[in-house]
Parts: sequence; structure tokens; C-alpha cells
Amino acid sequence: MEKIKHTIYTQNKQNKIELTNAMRALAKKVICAALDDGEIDFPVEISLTFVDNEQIRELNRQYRNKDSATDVLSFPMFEGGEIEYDDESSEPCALGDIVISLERAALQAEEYGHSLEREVGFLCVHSVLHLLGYDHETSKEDEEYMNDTCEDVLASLGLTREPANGSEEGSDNKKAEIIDVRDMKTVFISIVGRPNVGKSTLLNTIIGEKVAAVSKKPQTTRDKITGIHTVGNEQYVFVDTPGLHKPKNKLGEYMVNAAKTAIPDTDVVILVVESGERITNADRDIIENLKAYNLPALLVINKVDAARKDRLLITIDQYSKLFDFASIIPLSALTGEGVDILMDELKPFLHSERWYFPEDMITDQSERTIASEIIREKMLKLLDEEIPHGVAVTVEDYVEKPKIVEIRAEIYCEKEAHKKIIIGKNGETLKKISTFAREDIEKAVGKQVYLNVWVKVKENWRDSELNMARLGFKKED
Ligand SMILES: Nc1nc2c(ncn2[C@@H]2O[C@H](COP(=O)(O)OP(=O)(O)OP(=O)(O)O)[C@@H](O)[C@H]2O)c(=O)[nH]1
Ligand SMILES: [Mg+2]
Repeated sequence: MEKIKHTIYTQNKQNKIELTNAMRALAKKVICAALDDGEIDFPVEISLTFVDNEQIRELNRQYRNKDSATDVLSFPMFEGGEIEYDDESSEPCALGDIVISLERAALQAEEYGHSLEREVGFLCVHSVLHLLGYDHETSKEDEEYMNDTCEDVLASLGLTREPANGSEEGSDNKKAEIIDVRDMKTVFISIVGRPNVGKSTLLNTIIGEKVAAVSKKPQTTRDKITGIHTVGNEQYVFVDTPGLHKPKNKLGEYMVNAAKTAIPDTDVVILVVESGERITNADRDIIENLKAYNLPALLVINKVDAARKDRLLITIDQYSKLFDFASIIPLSALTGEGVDILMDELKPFLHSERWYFPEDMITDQSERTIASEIIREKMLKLLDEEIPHGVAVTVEDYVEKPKIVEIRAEIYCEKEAHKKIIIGKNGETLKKISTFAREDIEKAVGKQVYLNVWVKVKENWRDSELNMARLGFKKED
């Protein structure tokens, strides 16, 4: 059966037991496996909420007239499994809600002597079967089917009763789907260089999705952006950084500091330069940092699609005199040419370490940040140099509803005159910014978006630490 993409929303409303990203990802994986097992061949949407014992007791009181703290509750959208899916619709079919008491699950895991992962996995499959219309309380046949299916689905994901002992039973070859923590390999890589050399474009090409804003104008990236690429048992964590330049205001200082502090936290550094361009002070400064921290580095010579071939050799020669790079890779971040060679060259820096991020996570930016960066990127594209550089975007409200996300964003600029230009004649420029941004946010969140944007003035905010902190540029300790 062709792989169907289901949408599983997870929410955490409790704070008794730590809900890790890995646990969220696992719950989603189990739910999708249960849907596949049930041969659901259309996209569905399920909401999964983690609560504590008191919260689930309250729900039981409200909806089932029972005063008990059960482990799980399912709220099916379709009674008796009579699921109606409109084939013509491009929308996923909402199957219902699942609520799990993580507190109770942790207790049960301890009682049964297996992992919390297995317990949550069990409750997920069990409740998906409820959403599909099975009911163990009214039918013996359903009860047997539900128990067998739970075992089958969990075994297919390697969630055996005793994962710590690596039990061989019932899981053998299917176990490969979940990577054993002992086989996990990780590497942290920072991407640094002058403004505009194509660092963010490179990150987006490697991740395969747009996680960082890109524009023709220098100083597009203002903060560290993490992009995660997981393949097999290997996790590559990239940190894209603001271009190194001579700061002219507090924002510039913040950006340069963000780039510089990213370097020592990584295992290997990628210095991006442009083919044919001369070495600048910023490059020399980075190279001094590499030496000071004794870090290995790769030199990426970007934009080879647009450069003269004879200049490439000169660039290689100049940089290799300054530092002993582990390798030098000419590539085009835009076309992707040579990026596979870069990935091969990063392999020797992987080391055995538990992954920091779930395998399906591609960035650590919040949805709010992604939305505000998309809006800022559209301004960089549509407005003249001076204005977008003095602009900050905040997302004041981000309300996710089943079919739509409602966003209210504020654009802060430095002068009344800039505000007028951003809004444009009859509001046309702002309308363009909002429309282009909305289209991209919809792609990023996979849902319809209602975007409401306001323009405000905060004079000289780029020179005020207080205003910068209010706008999200908080200094690291
Ligand atoms: N021709 C060509 N253009 C590229 C390539 N990589 C990036 N660019 C362009 O270079 C410009 C700058 O790219 P960015 O990825 O924003 O550069 P950056 O280094 O992240 O810039 P800052 O965030 O300002 O430091 C954009 O217009 C890109 O489309 C490439 O391989 N070839
Ligand atoms: Mg950038």
C-alpha cells in the first residue's frame, strides 16, 4: 500500500512526567503504524493530548459519568466505525481525539516492568482502534482483535516488552525501523561566513525544505537557525549563522555574537565563501576563531554555477594558505551540485552519541518564529535595502484550529516614513507582503492560514537592548 501521510497533532497539558520530543515522535509513529495496519488508505487527522491523572479523572466525570483516572480516553468522530471519507476532498478526515494520562501510563509501565515508550505505544494503538470503531467493552471478538493488533503493531516497531534486554522474540527483522540508541551517531556542524555567500541556501538544500529565510540582500539571517538532517542511524545537526560583518548597531553586534558563539559548540565548522571573491577580514577573523578553538573545518566554495572556472583555483590556493582545511568542496547551494560530496566529507565527524532530536524534526524553530521569518523574508524581497533591515516581525497570536491557523503578526519599523512605504498606496504593498507570506506559511504548516498583519513604529529599536529583547533578540548568558 502506498504510504499515506496522516496528520497527528500532539499537545501536552500536564507537567508531572517529562514529555520528550522523542516520545511525541514515537506516539505519532505508532498511531500511523496502527492506521496502516487497519488499512486506512486515506489521510486522517487525529489529535493526541497528554494529561495527568486529575485531568483525565475530570474528563471521565464530564463525558462518561465515571469518577476514575483511567489511562486513556478516545473520542471517535464516527460512531461504530462508520467512517465517511469524501474521496474528492483534499482535506484529511478528522477521526477524533485521544487523551492519555502520562502519569498513569508511567505507573502502569512500572507495574508491568516495561518501558514508558511501550506503554504509551500500547495506549496509542488501543485508542486508534477505538476511533476506528472497535470496542472491547461490548464485544469479546473486538477485545481479542484489539489485543492481538496492539501486540502486532508494537512488535513491528520493535517495542517489545523488554526493550532494554533487546528481546529477540517476535520483532527480529522489523526491529530495524527503530534505531537502537547504541547505534545512533551525531554530529553538530556550524555554517559560517560573510553575509550573502549562501549559507542559508545551503542549509535549505541539505534539509530539503525551507527552514531559513534567503534573500539577495546581505544580513538576511539574524540569529542561529538549527536544521536537522537524519538519515539511517546518522543525525546531522546544522547551525546556520548570521553573516559576519562589522556591526553598525546593537542588532549587528547581536548577530555577530550569535555567529561567533555558535562556533565553539560544534564538532566541525563549514566556512562558506564565494568562488572568485577576495578574502576579507571577516574570513580571517573566522579562521582565527577556528585556530583558537582548535576545531576542524571544511571550506565550501559556493556559487560555482555562476563563477568563472579559472577563478576557482585562485580561491582554493588563497584559502589553503591560511588554514589546513579537512577538505575543500566547490559546490552550488542553489542547484545542489556538489552537496552530496559535502555530506560525504562530513561523515568522518559523526560520533556515537544519542540523537538530540526526533528523527522527523527538521528545525528547532517554533511555528511562530517560522511565520515571522517568512514575513520578514517577503519584505526583504519587496522593499528597498534600508527599510527591511530596520524591520522586526513578531507573531502576537498563533491559534491552531483543526482546519486553519489564525496568525496575528506585527511589523516594527524605525520611522513613520517607513511605515507609510511598507503599507503602500491603498495598502497595496502590505497586501502583497501578507499574501506572499501567507502562501509560504501555508506550505510550511500544511494548513490554511488566516494572516493579519499590523505595522508599528519603534524608533531606533536596533540600538536599544531593551527594545531588541522585547522583539525577541535576547542575549545569551
Ligand atoms: N548563483 C547562485 N546564487 C546563490 C547560490 N547560493 C545562494 N545564492 C544566492 O545568494 C543570495 C544570498 O543567499 P543566502 O542563502 O541568503 O546567503 P547567506 O549567506 O545566508 O546570507 P546572510 O544570511 O545575509 O548572511 C541569494 O540571492 C541566493 O539565491 C548559488 O549556489 N549560486
Ligand atoms: Mg542567511
